[in-house]
Amino acid sequence: MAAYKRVSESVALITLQNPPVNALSAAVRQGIVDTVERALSDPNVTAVVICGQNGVFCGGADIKEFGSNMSGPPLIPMIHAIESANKPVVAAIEGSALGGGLELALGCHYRIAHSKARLGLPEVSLGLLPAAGGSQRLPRLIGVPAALNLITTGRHVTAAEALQLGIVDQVTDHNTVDAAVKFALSVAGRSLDPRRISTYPCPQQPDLDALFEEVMQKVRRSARGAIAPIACVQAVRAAATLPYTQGMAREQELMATLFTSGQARALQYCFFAQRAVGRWRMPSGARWDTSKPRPVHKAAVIGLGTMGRGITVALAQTGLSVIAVETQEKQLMEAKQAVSGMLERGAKRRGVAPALDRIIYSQNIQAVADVDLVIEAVFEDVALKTKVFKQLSAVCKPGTLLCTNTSALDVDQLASETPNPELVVGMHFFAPAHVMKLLEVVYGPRSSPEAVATAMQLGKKMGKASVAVGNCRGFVGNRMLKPYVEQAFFLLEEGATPELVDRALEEFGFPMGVFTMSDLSGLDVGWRVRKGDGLVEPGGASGRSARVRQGRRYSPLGDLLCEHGRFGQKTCRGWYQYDKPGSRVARSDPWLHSFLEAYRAEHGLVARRIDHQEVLERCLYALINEGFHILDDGIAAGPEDIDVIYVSGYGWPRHRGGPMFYANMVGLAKVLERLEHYHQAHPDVPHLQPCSLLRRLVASGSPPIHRWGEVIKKLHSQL
Ligand code: 3H9
Repeated sequence: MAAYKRVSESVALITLQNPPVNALSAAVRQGIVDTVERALSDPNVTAVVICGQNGVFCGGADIKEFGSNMSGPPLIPMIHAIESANKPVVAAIEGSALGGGLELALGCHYRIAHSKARLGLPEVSLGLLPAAGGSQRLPRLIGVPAALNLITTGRHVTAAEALQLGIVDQVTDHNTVDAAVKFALSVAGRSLDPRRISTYPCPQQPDLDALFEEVMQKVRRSARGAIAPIACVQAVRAAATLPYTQGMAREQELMATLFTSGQARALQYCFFAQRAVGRWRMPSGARWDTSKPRPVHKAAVIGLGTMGRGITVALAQTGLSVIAVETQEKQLMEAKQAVSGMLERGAKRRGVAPALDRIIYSQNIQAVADVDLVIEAVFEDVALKTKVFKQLSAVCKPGTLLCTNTSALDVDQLASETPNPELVVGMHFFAPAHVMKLLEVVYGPRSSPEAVATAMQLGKKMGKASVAVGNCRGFVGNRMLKPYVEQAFFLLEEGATPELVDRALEEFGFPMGVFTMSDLSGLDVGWRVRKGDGLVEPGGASGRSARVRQGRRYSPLGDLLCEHGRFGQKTCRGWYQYDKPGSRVARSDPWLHSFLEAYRAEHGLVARRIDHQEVLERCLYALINEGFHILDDGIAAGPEDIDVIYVSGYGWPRHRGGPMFYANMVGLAKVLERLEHYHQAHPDVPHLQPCSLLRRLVASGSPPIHRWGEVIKKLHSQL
């Protein structure tokens, strides 16, 4: 797990070998301990170089070991042994040096990095802190403000930035190991005392208290209940205020709390879930590893509204040639300007040239004749989309993949309008499409595995968390959102206020509550959908029927607000009031409270006290219950798919792992019991009726989330 070789006569080259990222498993740690000992005790060795196999230095501690009983030599003494060595140890960093990998490098006396390498301490994103001395060494090396930034955000830095910060001593464009060996020979024999970072005093920082106070406030605001970022600040504070040994003790103490926390489990689950969704499979048996994606060099976007513009930017930034089509001249000109602006701003941020010349704008759909893939992003209207699909089928070269960006329409119906339904998939982007991380790739019963593989690969290239899902109303994300929003409306009828509901959800960790969110996206969006579904009764019906539709409880509150012209932020009025259109500052609106009182009086509803617990249980368990239906229906292949969708696109707090993971943490029996309780109290709300899969899981002894698949499979094989 760590190879040992003598090179250039007197340099011991130690190579970490644990593909794919040379994580520091027990065997790797043992390998390092043994080889370092061997190098130090060999009188013919004057210097040591540590590198990683296959162009990757080290991806850090082996996260898979965290759930088990840890064995093998611990990291801290191993790194100390390297730092206190009497021969120079040089880290040759290629690929990644992350977490424990960077901590190992910080224990070395020198660090040489390849120009393409990335370095960082991303432990915070796994609910941890750099606890192999990273929180104590990095501030001593680069100063408190820069270390705080890196450790609390977990961001990766380029080799160039690492050099500027002083994390590495040299950057090379050539063979990193050769450069490190040469460097090691050049420093052999020099005193190593000035190279042992743990002996450095932390650089003096004026107004230390104010700095920590400011960072702590910032972290608390953005952490939304996550504990690791706070522990990271506390650990760096220890580095800045305590001698190294005491700082290390504090690092260990903080890590002990984090290591066994539910948040760390949730965040580590998210890490693996994000990778698991790439290994998609369809009910037909088609899978990621047996389906070959087609190459996509040239793509087209049809319709340059908000979504089409964002998709065009995302495609161009990925390096594709894009034909952007908009039939209305004025819209086309506006879109061109907006897309160029977005590309220029993005390029400036990333320090690259804007990809303006990758896009050709056209008013004519014939321009897409030779593209490999088209993403249709016209207005969400089935007749219009059908028309566009028919045109595309006639215009595009044979084999072109036709993708529809829809948030709810039936992908299979659209596919049936084309001569080659196997070439059709849905690509559900989230606004703004060049920023939001989530992409639902929607396959219909006739979509070919090749088409799904191509859309999934394109999503990955665009940097999206791409999740393959089956075709149903609302797909996964929006289908689960419906019962969540519905419960929020019912809670208002029963006595809650938008403020109370939103506060409960925001304290849970959502960036915004359901009503603030609804004001942001526009109340008219849902209104239009409900109208299309025949749920809206103009003028508001009266009597009992006002609150019943299609035999189930219905709240017309959202419709009534729209009838008052309250569409949310854009009209300055919605569930809250705003000073100007588009303002993000939601203020409580006395009109809304009087309106709710009048509404309750009109419908004979008596307001009761509703607490945060009920808000969370009603909204979240209804959403989770729909998630079980989705699993039961085979729309999502596994709970990880649902969780990645909710964490990446719906603001579900990552440190709670996603809705299905959360249900697992709360306990399936408890979720079932609360749903039964609420369904009994509200028998006219079908979404509160516990899903049979949930019952079956509880009956099977509530297996851990990674074993739910066995229960689902058993059920499907019995059908
Ligand atoms: C830590 O170090 C704690 C210490 O401070 C102190 C402890 C006392 N362990 O992402 P990819 C797997 S905490 C185990 O697709 P890429 C990954 O699951 C650690 N497995 O590749 C995947 O498996 P599969 C701090 C790991 O090229 C495969 O490797 N370190 C680990 O796109 C390929 O991964 C981090 O947080 C690991 N550490 O990206 C770094 N890392 O094929 C986490 C990866 O079965 N890692 N795997 O799905 C990364 O950010 C990326 O993997 C990396 C490569 C950038 C390295």
